[in-house]
Amino acid sequence: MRIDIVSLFPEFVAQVAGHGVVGRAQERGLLSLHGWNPRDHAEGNYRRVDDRPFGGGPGMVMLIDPLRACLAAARAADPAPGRVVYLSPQGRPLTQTKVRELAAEPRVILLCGRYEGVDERLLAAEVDEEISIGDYVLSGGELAAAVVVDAVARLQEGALNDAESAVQDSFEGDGLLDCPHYTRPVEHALGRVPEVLLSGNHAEIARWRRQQALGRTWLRRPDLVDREALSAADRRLLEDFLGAAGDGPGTPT
Ligand code: 9WO
Repeated sequence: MRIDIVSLFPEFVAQVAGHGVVGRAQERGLLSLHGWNPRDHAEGNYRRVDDRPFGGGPGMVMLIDPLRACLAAARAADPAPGRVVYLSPQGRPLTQTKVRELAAEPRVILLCGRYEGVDERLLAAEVDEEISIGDYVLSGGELAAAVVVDAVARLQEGALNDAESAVQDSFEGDGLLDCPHYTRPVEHALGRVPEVLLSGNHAEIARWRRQQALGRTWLRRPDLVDREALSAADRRLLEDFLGAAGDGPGTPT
């Protein structure tokens, strides 16, 4: 898969994506990242990419033409058609379902804004989709683009080792949050590893993990659990968990 990043700081996104799973995906040829800087397509001695907003007010707005020329250059660099995604707080929320959808594309072009934003006419003409990674404001779209790159890269076939398999991830399997994890030592000043994990009884361990995943998802993110849609076995696991914890939804653990 090819990802093009249109940004005043394209190397910033590539830097974030240079490590770990994403770096490895690039080394393995599963992912290629290409940066494009609208400043390289700006005119005049000053190479302006922004101007003051009509209607007044603080901040600056990114000019149409440098962005349009930059997008055209990015598009022309490869015959594969690329969906253009703009990262902004006004976008639709990024979910693992959306990540899977993007990861299946041959090419995605990520457009990062700075300042107060991008002239709306450029967005209307060139952007296929606007995505938000959460309800907060950053100083630009770059960190959000890096989040998209990371989430999409690890779903490329062959990017993860068996041990990292995405099937086990939160959301990828069953839409539940992950169960707790423990490693050595068994006995520590901060507590002991739950006995069931030391038992060697794989059925019991799987049951306990499922129960923990159900229980903490219900407590932390009740919006992700449809209690009525749970299997009888899952409902039982959850009821036992809640009975043992004596807690209702909304209580952080
Ligand atoms: C800046 C600004 C300055 C003065 C007055 C109002 C202002 N609004 C903004 C602003 O929201 N700038 C955004 C910065 C413009 C688009 C790129 N930027 C951005 C993207 N910030 N946060 C995101 C983002 C992207 C995806 N998911 C969450 C946040």
